[in-house]
Amino acid sequence: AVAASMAVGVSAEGDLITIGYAQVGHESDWRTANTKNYEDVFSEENGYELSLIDCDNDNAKQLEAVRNFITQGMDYIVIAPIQSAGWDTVLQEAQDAGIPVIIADREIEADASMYDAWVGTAPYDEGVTAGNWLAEQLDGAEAKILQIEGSVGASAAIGRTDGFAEVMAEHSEWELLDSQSGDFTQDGGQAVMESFIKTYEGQFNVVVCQNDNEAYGAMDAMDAAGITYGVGGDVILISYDATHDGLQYTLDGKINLDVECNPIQAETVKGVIEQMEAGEDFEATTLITDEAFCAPGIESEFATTMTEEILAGRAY
Ligand code: GYE
Repeated sequence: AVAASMAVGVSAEGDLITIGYAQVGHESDWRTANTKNYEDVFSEENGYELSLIDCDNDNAKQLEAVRNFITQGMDYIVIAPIQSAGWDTVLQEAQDAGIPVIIADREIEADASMYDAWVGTAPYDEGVTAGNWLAEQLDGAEAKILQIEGSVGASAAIGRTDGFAEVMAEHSEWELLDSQSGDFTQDGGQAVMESFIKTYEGQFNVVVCQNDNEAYGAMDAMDAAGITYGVGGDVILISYDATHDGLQYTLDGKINLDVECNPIQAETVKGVIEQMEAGEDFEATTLITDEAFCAPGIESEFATTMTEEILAGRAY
């Protein structure tokens, strides 16, 4: 596809290309890594002027940030959508202003004609990977599962929930005891796990956290209650993101499985913008692929067993 609004994106010789990035917030290590990656890639040296707004996980604030980018006449707008719903009006406004929009990281419910390109990961597939790994490891044994979801209405949470549920539906020996949002934060993960422990202590053997920070909070709550987890523990702990610290815990055998989600996406977004700038055909959809990592001593068809080398290669 070629953007209809190309003229707006083309800057005069020597000018910096202005990018407005409506970032979700600073809820997780994943997010911090993603923000830093945009700052590194969309630098003045590379010919860009980046306005990154931290929307603090507030949907109204994010819509306002995008509207400000439109008013300021940014050359390009990049949105990492907090919520998947509710984008039509503001996307129409961007389109009317002739500003190309790239949706990054998460998905939205709007028709693809409402924006120019999408770059991101596949949370549904991540959820399926977590489920397949669990089925392989349990090999027919019973599972009593507690799930700590990501932020309500975020595609990263919806996809992971749905993908995992898809596998869960094939296993009558599995039961989801409860599933609550921890808002993708460590504090949220800890609070949800504390309340789960009050209700379900002694009844669960699997905890699924939809990001690493939630897992750290859940680990603190289980530590405080004397519940063991990880390799050789009472509870199998599954996490998502596979950031550096998450993989450290995986290498240490505290997290059994960490399903990767790569926050390093800015170079790919820049590639799309360069194609748009050149008036070339550009990638309307780019999927950043992920793998999964499990603790030493675990062999899996669905995950790579962690090593020191893998951890050493993980910068974020
Ligand atoms: O998993 C979580 C972050 O949208 C994929 O958002 C991203 C998610 C990531 O807060 O840690």
